[in-house]
Amino acid sequence: MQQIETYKQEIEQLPVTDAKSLEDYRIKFLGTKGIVKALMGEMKNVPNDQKKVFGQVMNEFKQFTEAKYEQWRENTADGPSAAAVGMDISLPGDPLPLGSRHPVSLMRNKMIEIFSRLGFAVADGPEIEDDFHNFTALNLPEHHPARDMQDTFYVQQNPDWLLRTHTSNVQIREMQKGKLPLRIVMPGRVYRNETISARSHCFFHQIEGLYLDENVSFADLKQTLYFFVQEMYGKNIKVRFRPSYFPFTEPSAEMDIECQICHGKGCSICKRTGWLEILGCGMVHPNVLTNCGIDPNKYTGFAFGMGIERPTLLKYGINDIRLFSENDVRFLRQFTSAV
Ligand code: 2NL
Repeated sequence: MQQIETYKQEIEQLPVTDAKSLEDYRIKFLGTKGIVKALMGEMKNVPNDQKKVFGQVMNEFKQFTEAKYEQWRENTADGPSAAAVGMDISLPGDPLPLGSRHPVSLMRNKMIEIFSRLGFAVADGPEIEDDFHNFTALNLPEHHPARDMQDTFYVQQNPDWLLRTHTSNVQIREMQKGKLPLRIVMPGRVYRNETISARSHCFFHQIEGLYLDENVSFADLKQTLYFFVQEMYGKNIKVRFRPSYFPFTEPSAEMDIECQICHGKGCSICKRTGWLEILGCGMVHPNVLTNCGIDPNKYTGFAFGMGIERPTLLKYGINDIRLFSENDVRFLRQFTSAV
């Protein structure tokens, strides 16, 4: 038993760091002519009244040596050689099937990439939001129709919680942090309680943008968005701005591009107008700035928002928005090499 104690101390001090020293250890202690086997053989020489105690110590020592072996085997990078386990490492490997990017992700990444070249950073925030960050802070009056149960999914446990209906909650949270200027885009999933059809779904994706600093003007808004559509659809793209209304911007506008299908002649896609609406935008309403603790006399900014699904449908000639969320690999596989 004294001897076993000495072996344990010896093992604790062993420098087992590679396959060679591990194998030496195995042969010395756990091999057929090893120390553990030899000690087991001593059992017959132990007096009967001490057999029980010796057996226990012996068992514990055996487990100790085996556990050490396992521990070292996991830690030594070079385990048994490939040849030793009958493996031919010159054979080609099994091919790893490459997945594909989702078409909505491809479109989102392209949009982010264009705005990043103008110095916009990406910001993110929660999809489950409270009334303040989704509505109140955005200058949406208490009884605005967009707040109705019809359009918004509420969370049953708490009447103050809902699924965000736009990504503007992220802008609000960024503005509340109080670090200005801000030049950010917010891509993300949003939810609206709408009837699901080929054209619309109860969840979809948006990208919104915000540029907030001293002396930001409507001219900055127009040039930023013009640059965006030129990068997205080509240098010769025709655009127009139409006056519009959003509670959170003043003045507000919608931006159209020349219909990519009929090139302005009028078709079923553009409802015979020759124009496609692609985004809404405007100068951030002073009330929104005040709600976020920002001085509207010092800072001005523009904001914009656009859906991601619609332009993706157009770009790839997809005719049903529901395909985006059905996870049918026959659909998804078609984007394997799309950029
Ligand atoms: C659309 C229109 C828009 C914004 C989103 C915004 C956010 C804050 C303040 C002011 Cl925090 N504006 N966002 C502004 C104008 C339009 O989206 O049609 N989206 C799909």
